[in-house]
Amino acid sequence: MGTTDAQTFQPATITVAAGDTVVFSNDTSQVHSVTAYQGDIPEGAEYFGSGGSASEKEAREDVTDTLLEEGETFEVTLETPGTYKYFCVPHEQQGMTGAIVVEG
Ligand SMILES: [Cu+2]
Repeated sequence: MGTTDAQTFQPATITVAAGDTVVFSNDTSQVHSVTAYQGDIPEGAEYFGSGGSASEKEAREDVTDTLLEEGETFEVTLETPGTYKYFCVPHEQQGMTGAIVVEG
């Protein structure tokens, strides 16, 4: 997956198998984060966020720690089936959100 100067995740929705690793790459000159919505991941799933955020609240409070610079990547391995919704903290207002569907 990558991002663009249009402040979107591309593709915005992907489907993977349980246990797959999803790699996000910042292919833009802007900083972005990959931050899961705490209430929009499957029950029992481990929270994820770039910069090692332990929660959505922490990510919002320490945005700087979450940011991926140009050329940086973030990867997450998803074991629990279901839909994970996530966003970019700096560009959430611009609609920079996405979803990962993990099939069991
Ligand atoms: Cu962004």
